[in-house]
Amino acid sequence: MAEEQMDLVAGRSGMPKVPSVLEGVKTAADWQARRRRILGYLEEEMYGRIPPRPERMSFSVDWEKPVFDGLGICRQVNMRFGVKDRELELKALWYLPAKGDRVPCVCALNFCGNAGTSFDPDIYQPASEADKERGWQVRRWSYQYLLEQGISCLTAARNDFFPDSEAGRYGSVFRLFHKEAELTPEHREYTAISAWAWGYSRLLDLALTDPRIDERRVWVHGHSRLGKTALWVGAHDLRFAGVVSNDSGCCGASIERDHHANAENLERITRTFHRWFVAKFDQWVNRADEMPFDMNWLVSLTAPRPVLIASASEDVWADPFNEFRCAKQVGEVYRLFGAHGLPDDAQFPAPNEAVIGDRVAYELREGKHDVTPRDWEVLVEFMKSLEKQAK
Ligand code: GTR
Repeated sequence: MAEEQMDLVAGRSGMPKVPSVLEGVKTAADWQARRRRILGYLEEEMYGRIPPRPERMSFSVDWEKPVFDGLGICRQVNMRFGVKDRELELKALWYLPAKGDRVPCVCALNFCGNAGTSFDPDIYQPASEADKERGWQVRRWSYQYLLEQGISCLTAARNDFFPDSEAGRYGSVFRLFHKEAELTPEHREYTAISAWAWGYSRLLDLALTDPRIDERRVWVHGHSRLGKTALWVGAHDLRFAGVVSNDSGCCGASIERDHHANAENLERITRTFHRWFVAKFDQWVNRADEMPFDMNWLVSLTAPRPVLIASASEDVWADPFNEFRCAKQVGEVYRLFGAHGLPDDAQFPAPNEAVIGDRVAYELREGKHDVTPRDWEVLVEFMKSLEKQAK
């Protein structure tokens, strides 16, 4: 089994080869121009453009208090964005370790609303979420563990940047920049993934307002559709020092060619989620083998910054093995920068094993499509290995 899988990675099994991202590129300097072209290409053909910075931004602290017996503090921040006479206002939730001067920070949008990530009754819960129990996704949010490791974590609700439905554009960040008539479901150039990407960059703007955050160590983290988004915003916003793509699957970190028969594919994803991609992208449905690119192109845009690709063993829909193939493939770009990516002889790991390479890491967690404490532990292990290398 392992051998057959390695053949797939090497493209030697008669399966279509993954298109290399390095066409015409020999040096790290060549890569910069190629990188810009790929970014523009993926904007036009797949994810759409991320809106610009807003004209106005203001952040004010609603409250701040010690948490976990003084291990850290938690603050709720009101974020306001304005363009001309239009405004968008939402809440961020920010955990900071009590000690440490220049601490790393992980920016991670959530699916469940801030109040779903913790049982704390002070956290704002919008009326639209009143039917959900506080803390209903608390298992995904290892705030205490991160604080113990000296890491800050900053979150906000993805639905505040683009409510995840076909009519979502009306309530999205795009309404700061466009008239209502341009926000209909037909306007697929304004995608949810690019709106969420914009949200991640605003969390980063907020993170950088606190001098206790080390601006060279702010990471972007996303699960599933937000894992796709984390890769996309990491490609654009070079202030992010590293990217974590957890269970991002189809159109995220999973190679589309030769995907698992039961994995999500372009036909399924574009039929269900029109709002995530520009209309042009539909052209590749049932023709993935003809695409001039594959998802290694997206992940490569993180280089030379570190990237962690995390999969879960039962998450066939996201195709763990093809996420591993992608992690291997992107090493070609890291090598231009004197890093190595995953080791050449790295094999698809057993469940609950991680392969921590040189600036590229791959994790196969045992279990389902989710974020668990184990995923956070692997991220911390990866961060520590990077710090050791830097010394
Ligand atoms: C699924 C979708 C995946 C993945 C997931 C999620 O329904 O098919 O691409 O993004 O949702 O975001 O949880």
